[in-house]
Amino acid sequence: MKFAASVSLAALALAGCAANTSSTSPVAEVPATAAAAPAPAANALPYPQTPEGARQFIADVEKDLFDLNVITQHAAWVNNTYINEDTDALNAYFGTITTEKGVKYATQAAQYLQVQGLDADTARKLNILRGALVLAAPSTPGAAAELNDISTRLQSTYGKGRAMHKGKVITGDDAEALMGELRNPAELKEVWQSWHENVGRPMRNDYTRMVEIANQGAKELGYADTGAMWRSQYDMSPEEFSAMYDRLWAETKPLYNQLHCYTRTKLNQKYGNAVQPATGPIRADLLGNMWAQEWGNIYDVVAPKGSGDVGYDIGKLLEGQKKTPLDMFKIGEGFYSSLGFAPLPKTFWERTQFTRPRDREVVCHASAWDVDNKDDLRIKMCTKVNSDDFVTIHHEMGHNYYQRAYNQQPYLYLNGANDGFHEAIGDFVALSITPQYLVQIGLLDPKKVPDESKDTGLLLRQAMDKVAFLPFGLLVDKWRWGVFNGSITPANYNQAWVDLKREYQGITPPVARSEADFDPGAKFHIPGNTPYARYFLARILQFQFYKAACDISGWKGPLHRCSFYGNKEVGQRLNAMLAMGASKPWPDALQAFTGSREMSAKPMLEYFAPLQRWLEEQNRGKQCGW
Ligand code: X8Z
Ligand code: ZN
Repeated sequence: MKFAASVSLAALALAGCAANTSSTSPVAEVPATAAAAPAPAANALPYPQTPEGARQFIADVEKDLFDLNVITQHAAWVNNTYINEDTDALNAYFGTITTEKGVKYATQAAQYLQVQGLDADTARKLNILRGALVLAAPSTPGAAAELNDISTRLQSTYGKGRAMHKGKVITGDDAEALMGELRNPAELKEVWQSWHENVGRPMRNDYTRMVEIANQGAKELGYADTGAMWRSQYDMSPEEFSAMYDRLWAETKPLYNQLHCYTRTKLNQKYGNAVQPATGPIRADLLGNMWAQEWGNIYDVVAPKGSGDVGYDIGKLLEGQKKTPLDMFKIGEGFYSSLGFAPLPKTFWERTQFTRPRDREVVCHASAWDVDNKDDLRIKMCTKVNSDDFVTIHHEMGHNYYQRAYNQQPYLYLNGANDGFHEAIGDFVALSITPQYLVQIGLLDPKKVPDESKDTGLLLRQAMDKVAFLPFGLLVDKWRWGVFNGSITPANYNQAWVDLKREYQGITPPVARSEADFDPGAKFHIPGNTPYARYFLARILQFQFYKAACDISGWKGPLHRCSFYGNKEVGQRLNAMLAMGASKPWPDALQAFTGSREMSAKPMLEYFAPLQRWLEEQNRGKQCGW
């Protein structure tokens, strides 16, 4: 299993981004599904089943896991940044130990949870420990090792993946960037198809077997399946979580539908009926992103006449000033420093992987790490000088500043309030990258700051990334939950993925698919086993955080023009929430910063309200939907 008891787990995971470990977040109650399921097999307990025995158990576990986690992260880091047979073996070796220990501790935690009179912290930590696994293995000898061999192989296969462009082999990070730049449908199709088929197809058997093992593991721990285990990590029952998830989508879907309708019209005008019909779903490779998850890269295609010329493009500004990836990282750090956060440690600059090394295989998908669970912060990226990576740097740094803010917490609380919080921090900061801010840091000429007549364009550019993402963020784990609960079987793995993309996103693949394909494997988080609901939650949460920060800073204008750059009070209030780590249920953390205890799409809808009205006007008379 991937054990994510915390930190690192978190970190790694947190990285959520970091592939081979896992993260988890706290659960406040024994999940309802777990209570209904058979009790985990008895496991000899090291201390009596008393409140004091439980406390001693937790103290030992926290010490043991802290140390194990550090060495496991060292192995994972070297594997992620230098893939070969040896580092795969090291990663699988430490992963196996972590899995075996994680299963043992989770089983024991479930037994201590039956003790009456536990103090609140011990009960919370036992619950965290019990649900800390991303992938559990059953206790059968060899199962944990097989699981870790498979998950390491899946991750490394993704890292080594290649695509084709004009008949030439290209790396995954180049393919990703090209999908944003190319406007020739035949070339787009070639890159899309080659990536999905080279990378996804070979993973199918490994993935199928991995699901079997992980589900056996989850069942042994008393969960219905691995998906139910994942959904039990949110201080509420899995059923309540699913209801909240669907409610947030219902609130935002009308806005997405308008954006889809408008974008389809523009694509139809540009490419013609043969490539993009005026009705029905949108062809997946035309949206500027390999997974059609964020569409900002085709802003030039959809920009409205007049109000659409926002006067700048961040990628071009960076290029124009010959900024390097390192410069981009320094700009990111500068934002956090302006809020009062201490500079990143010297080791960050020494150990971070800024760009793709020329002579070895790596996992390019961006991730943020805290290798020693204290201050050994690092980012692993294959940075390109473009707008996507400028935002991603702020995103990854959000993870690192969060990790450092909670590093005084006990081991089992070294994590975000929930995993959506971890994903939202850097994005929320990046919402402050307004034209005015770009002037402040010398990237934009003050004469080029777009006036209010350009607001529609600015909002549309943001919506192409933020709003377009919502159904994708939602469906990735709808697919995985279905795989784990058996409603999606290996016989329809691919069709179910294609169907979900059509149903939620209104997207269709550019070429026919079959069950020889395994398109989910072409998205990092599937072979990387990183739960994805967190990114959907983060899209919503980041606007809640942003509105709170703008309120704290006394902003009175339209929400989308606010930048809290340089505001120390925002920094202090933010730090107070971050420093809580996972020590309290997430509504407490949310309240500490925003005053609210509910996740709500209202701030996001307020931000985009002027755009939504404008889109409705543009789409008037059109048959929207697909
Ligand atoms: O995976 C990431 C980060 C690392 S946690 C780069 N993101 C999701 C993705 O790329 O699919 C950030 C946005 C969504
Ligand atoms: Zn992230």
